Amino acid sequence: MKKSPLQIARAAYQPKLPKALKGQVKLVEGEKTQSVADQNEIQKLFPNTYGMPLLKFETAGVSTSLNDHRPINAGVILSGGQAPGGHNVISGLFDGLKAIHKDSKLYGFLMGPGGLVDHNYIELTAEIIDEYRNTGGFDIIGSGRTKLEDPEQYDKGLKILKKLDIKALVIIGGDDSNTNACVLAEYYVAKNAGIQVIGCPKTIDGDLKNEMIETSFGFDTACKVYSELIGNIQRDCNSARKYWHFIKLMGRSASHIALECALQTQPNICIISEEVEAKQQSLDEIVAYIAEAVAYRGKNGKNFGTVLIPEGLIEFIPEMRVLMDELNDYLAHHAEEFAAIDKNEQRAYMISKLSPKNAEVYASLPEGVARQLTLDRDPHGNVQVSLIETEKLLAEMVGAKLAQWKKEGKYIGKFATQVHFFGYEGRCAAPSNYDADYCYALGYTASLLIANGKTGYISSIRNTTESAENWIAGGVPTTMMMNMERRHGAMKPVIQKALVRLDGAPFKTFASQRDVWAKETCYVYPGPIQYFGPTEVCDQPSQTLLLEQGKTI
Ligand code: FBP
Repeated sequence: MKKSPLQIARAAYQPKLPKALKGQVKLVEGEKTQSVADQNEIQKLFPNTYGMPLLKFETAGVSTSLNDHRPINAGVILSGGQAPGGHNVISGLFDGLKAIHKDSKLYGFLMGPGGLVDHNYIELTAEIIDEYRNTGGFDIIGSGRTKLEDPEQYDKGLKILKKLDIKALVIIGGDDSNTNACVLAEYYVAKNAGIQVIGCPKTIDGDLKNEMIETSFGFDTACKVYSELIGNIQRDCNSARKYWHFIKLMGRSASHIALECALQTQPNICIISEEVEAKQQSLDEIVAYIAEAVAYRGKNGKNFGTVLIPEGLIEFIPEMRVLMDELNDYLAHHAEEFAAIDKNEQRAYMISKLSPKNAEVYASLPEGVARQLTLDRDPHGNVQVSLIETEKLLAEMVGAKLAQWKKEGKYIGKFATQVHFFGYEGRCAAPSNYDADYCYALGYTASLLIANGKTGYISSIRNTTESAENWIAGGVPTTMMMNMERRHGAMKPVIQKALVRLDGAPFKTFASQRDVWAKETCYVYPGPIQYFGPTEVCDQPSQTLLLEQGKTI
């Protein structure tokens, strides 16, 4: 297969390994843990994997018997959306297993958790692994969104694990996949199946983090790619001075990606969903907020700017949430009746059926968005929020407000827009040095957790704003991160999702500067990720992480 010069050079990159993971390694057990909330319920649901201690690996100095020196067969699964660095988790895991014993084997289950259930797998040989070191994507074994949540699937999986003599399974996924990994770990212990299950924190969304998991892998690289693109757009818009760019950024519910990109690029406006919810802002208030910035800049001859919009915004606007709930409910019971109505009449029909307040909100929406709210539904009958073109919605509504203000003599500028949605552009980028190193260390640590007989743990690497030498490697019991939440009508144990904290340093830093960014042109142009060169250019962690750890940016 033809490779680019960068691909060839990058293949030779040796990820930095924390010194604690080099040579002979010993395991140090820390304090026993508790779940973050609902301790009694979680303990009852996880009698075998609850309350386990925190784990840390340290250099042993002398040979230690803690590592299992017999060959270990392990399996690995990539679960959910792609995130840069997945291949390095697998190569770190592979190298770790081989360091334990040269005859250890690693099997990859294909296309996500479904590969385990359907017995689709390959053995990952050194030749295969070498092809994928430091590359983006999950294509080494593929990924999928099948949920491992029922005992029939666990038993089917167990058959193939036993057949391949696999001792441990590593599940690389987000909060839901790691929750399911923990349920699986508990199930296999309760069954005395002899299979350990270890998780790894993945997602570009950055919402799987807590005291012990500093960040989910992929967030760093994805944000750097989006920030490069935003920077390029800002240079374009500052050159042509004729467009306002509305840029939606992936990230599902949480606004971490939008916030990080704002910190990196200093756009004119960035909306943070968590703030919208906290302040109970209406759609009209958000539109007016943007329009005011446009009007201010227009008055000063600056008819251009950038607006960053988090993917999940619409769900956080209280009146939109209420509208979507009523639409979901109504269409669940009248789907056929609605489908039979002429497309041109559907909007008026819906307005006639909704309660007065919701009808008013629905009628105020641009045609395209109103249609999306009634058409695209997921298998549970809910609106697929990620498909709603919020960037167009806001661009159109700001345009309408400015036109109104123009009539009233309150606005004198020109308003032309371009819309963008960045998500897939960043999910498979070649991992930054941070993600390449972080992921390799996560995978290597997973091999040590396996060798030490652990199950129900997530591989953890901390202290990552320091040099990689000093990173702390260990394991965190997954139950420690859990609480009970309502999911599909029933209370379930789940890993708590981390949304943007309005009292956290990243948001406060942004909030303290945004008024100036809105009026002036303070753009920063981060440029593309650099893989070779000075450490201050190549090895910087995300601004979010630096600020969270009390560092300056
Ligand atoms: P994960 O939570 O599985 O890592 O997925 C992240 C994500 O990229 C979200 O930001 C986005 O909303 C979603 O996946 C898109 O999903 P799909 O790949 O199925 O289109």
